[in-house]
Amino acid sequence: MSFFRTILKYMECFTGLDIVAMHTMLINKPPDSGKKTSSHPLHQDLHYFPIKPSNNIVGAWTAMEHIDRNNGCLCVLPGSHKGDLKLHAYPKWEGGVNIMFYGIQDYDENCPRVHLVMEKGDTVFFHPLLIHGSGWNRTQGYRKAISCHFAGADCHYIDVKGTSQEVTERDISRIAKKLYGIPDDTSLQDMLRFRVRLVKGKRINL
Ligand SMILES: O=C(O)CCC(=O)C(=O)O
Repeated sequence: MSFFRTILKYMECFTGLDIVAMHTMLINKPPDSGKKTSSHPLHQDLHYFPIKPSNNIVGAWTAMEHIDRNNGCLCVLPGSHKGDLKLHAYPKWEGGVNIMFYGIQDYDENCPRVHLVMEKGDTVFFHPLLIHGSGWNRTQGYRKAISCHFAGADCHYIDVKGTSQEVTERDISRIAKKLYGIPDDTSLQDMLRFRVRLVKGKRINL
């Protein structure tokens, strides 16, 4: 079975048979400058998606090479997906904060962390409320991974105005205006609707 079909087989367990892809990335984590520029603060991916229900959304993150704490592996807080969507803000790091890399301010410091050491081709699937991030890249090379977020096509959009996700809408629309000339009052759901692609079955609500 091809790699993609194998991923889809697992996806269906979370999304159901009608599946859309919402967001894909090739993550090319650069060597750190010494100011945490390569760190990804602890966050929940749902913060970026104006969609419900969260149980029908799943992220797939695939290592493109050996990844461990030295080049900045993923770090997860097991069980944290059972909580709510938390408030996100830019971390108070001097000089190393990347645009759109929000972090959770009030997670439980005593919650055990698991660092995911992965080999090339290993894939981890995670719930959009799972608290996770990644550490510094202490090597001289770029650390590579690919990720895609999938959702059940019968999920629905929500309006993020007045919610903790409003800040995401503001930042993404600012970037979309700069890069593509899209009006800066475009809603987060319209920006996502434009990027969503049908993977399998029928495109229902999304
Ligand atoms: O690849 C990384 O370093 C972190 C990626 C991540 O946490 C995310 O995309 O949500």
